[in-house]
Amino acid sequence: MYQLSLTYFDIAAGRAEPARLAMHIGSIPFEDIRFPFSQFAEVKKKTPLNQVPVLTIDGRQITQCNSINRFIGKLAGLYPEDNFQAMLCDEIMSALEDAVNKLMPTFHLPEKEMKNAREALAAGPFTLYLQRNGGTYFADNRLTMADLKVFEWVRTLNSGFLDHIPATLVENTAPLLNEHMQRIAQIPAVAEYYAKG
Ligand SMILES: N[C@@H](CCC(=O)N[C@@H](CS)C(=O)NCC(=O)O)C(=O)O
Repeated sequence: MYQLSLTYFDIAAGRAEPARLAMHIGSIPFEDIRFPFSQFAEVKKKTPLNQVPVLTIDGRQITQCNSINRFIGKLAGLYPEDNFQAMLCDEIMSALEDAVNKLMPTFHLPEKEMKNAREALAAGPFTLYLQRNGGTYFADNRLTMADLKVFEWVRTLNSGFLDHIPATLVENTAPLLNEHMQRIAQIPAVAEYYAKG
């Protein structure tokens, strides 16, 4: 059994949330190190790439959220064993990182430019990503890390937290993804995780 800790912002969203959720679903013990945004400058100095999330495994710091997702997914039984299904799972996780990477630079823009950039994202690439749907699950005909990553992303888009990304975007552009999100939310371990707050 590995000694695990996961360091990320104290938010129920973002790049570490699928791995946190997977460890809850898989009953994998880990130290959940959360910090407020105000401490980010200090925290990131102690990470290998000045970034979070960081998974520490037996004292060794590992970066890159999708590497973390694959590793935790394997431990939790939420990553396909079949090579082709694993590739489908990876494809979705990578596509979502592309979307997140397009969103991130907009956080630093002045109000007017932010509005223009996010409206363009909502009208363009996000819709494209969101319209991709593999049916009930994204890979392996069962719950995998790809589902948890899409689930977390749709929750964030629906939350209205992102200024100029309308909270109705997913419902209007990709209702099947909203149904997918609701289905995942009803899985008992997922519902229990969010009920705890
Ligand atoms: N490729 C990395 C990206 C990690 C990343 O950029 N994380 C953000 C927070 S979600 C960060 O730490 N940014 C550094 C900064 O804003 O200074 C991954 O997949 O984990």
